[in-house]
Amino acid sequence: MFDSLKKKLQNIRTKFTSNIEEAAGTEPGTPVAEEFEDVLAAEPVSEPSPPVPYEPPVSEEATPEEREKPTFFNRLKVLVREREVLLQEKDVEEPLFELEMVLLENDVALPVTDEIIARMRSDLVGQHRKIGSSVDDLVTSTLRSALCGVLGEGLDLSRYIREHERPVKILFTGVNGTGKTTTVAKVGHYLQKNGFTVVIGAGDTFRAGAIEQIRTHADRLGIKTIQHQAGADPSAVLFDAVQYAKAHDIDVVLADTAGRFHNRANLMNQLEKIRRVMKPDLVVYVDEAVAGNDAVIRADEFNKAVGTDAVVLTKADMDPKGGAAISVAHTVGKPILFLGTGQGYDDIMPFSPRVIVDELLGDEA
Ligand SMILES: Nc1nc2c(ncn2[C@@H]2O[C@H](COP(=O)(O)OP(=O)(O)OP(=O)(O)O)[C@@H](O)[C@H]2O)c(=O)[nH]1
Ligand SMILES: [Mg+2]
Repeated sequence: MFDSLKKKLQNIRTKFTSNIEEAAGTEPGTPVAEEFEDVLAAEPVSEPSPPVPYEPPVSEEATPEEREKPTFFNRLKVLVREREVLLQEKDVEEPLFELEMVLLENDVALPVTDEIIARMRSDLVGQHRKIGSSVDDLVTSTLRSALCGVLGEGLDLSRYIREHERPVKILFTGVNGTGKTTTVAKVGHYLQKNGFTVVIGAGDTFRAGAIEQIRTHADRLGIKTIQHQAGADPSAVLFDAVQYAKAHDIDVVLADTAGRFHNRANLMNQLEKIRRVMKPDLVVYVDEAVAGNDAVIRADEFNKAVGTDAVVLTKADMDPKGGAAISVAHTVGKPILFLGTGQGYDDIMPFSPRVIVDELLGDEA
C-alpha cells in the first residue's frame, strides 16, 4: 500500500536531513547558555568522558557532588548535543520543492499539496529548532504533523453506532464498479465481529445480477438481506429494510445502491428520493484509492449533489501512490471511514490518520 509515495518520502527526508545538518554545521552556533543550565540540572551527563588533553582526571576520592559537577568537556558535549539551528528559506527551499513534486506526482491534490508545503515551511523556517542526536527525527516529526494536519480525524464507526439511536442507517453511494457492494459486505462482517446486528438492503435493483451478488455475500456472512424484484423502486426496498430492523431490534441497516455518475440527473434524483424515504444517518461515498485525483473530484461532486458524511476508499492494496487517501478528507471536508485493502471480507481497515502516517513514514523494509 502506497509504496511509491513511501519510498519517495524516505528520499525526501534524507534530503531535508542533509540540508539541515549542513545548515547546523555552518551556523556560528546560537548561544544556549540559559537552557544549557536547565539541561544540566535536569539530566546530569554521567557517561565516562573520552580522554581530552586539558581535562583534569576525576580522582577516585572525588565526592559524589564533585563527580556530578559539570566539567568543561561535559559542558561542551551538552552544547553539541543540544545544537540549535535557525533555518532559513534557502536551507529548505530545495527539499520543499522536491516534496511538492513528489506529492503532485503521487496524485495528492494541488490545494492539499500546497497546505502540506505551507505547514512544513512554517514549522521549519525562521524558528530556532533544537537538534538532538537525530536530525531525521526533526524532519519526520515536522512531516508527520503536516500530513496529520490534512488527514483530519477519521470516524470511528463502532463508537458512532453506540452513540446513536438504533437502527443506524448507512447508505452507500458512488460511481459504477468502485466496490460499493463488496464494501457493504465487508462492513457488515466488521460490524458483526464488533458485536452489532446487521441487515442489508439490496438497493441496487438496476444492474442485472446485483441483487444476487449482494445476497450471495450476505448469505455467506449470515446476514439477513431485504430484497425486491429487479427493477423495483430502491426507495421501497430500503424503506422495508429499515422497517425490518426496527421490528427485529437490529442495530444497523446497510443499504447497497446502484452505481451512478453525479451528472446523470435521473439517477441522482432517485438517490435523493432514497434519502427522503430512508432518512440515512450516514451517507457514505465509496470510490477507489487507485483512481487518485479523479476519486477526490468525484467525491467532492457527490458531496455537492447529494451530500456525503464519510468516504470509503477501496483498492488501497492496489494503490502505490496514496494521493486520494491523503487528499480526500481535506478536499471534501468529510472523514475517511475505511480503506478497502483486498477482495476478502476481512480486507477492510478503519481509517486512522496516525496509522496511515506511520505507514507512510515507516522505515523502508
Ligand atoms: N483489490 C481490491 N479489490 C476490491 C476491493 N473492493 C472491491 N474490490 C473488487 O472490485 C470489484 C467491483 O466490486 P463491486 O463491489 O461489485 O463494486 P460496485 O461499486 O458495487 O459495482 P457496481 O454495483 O457495478 O457499481 C470486485 O471484483 C471486487 O472484488 C478492494 O479493497 N481491493
Ligand atoms: Mg454493486
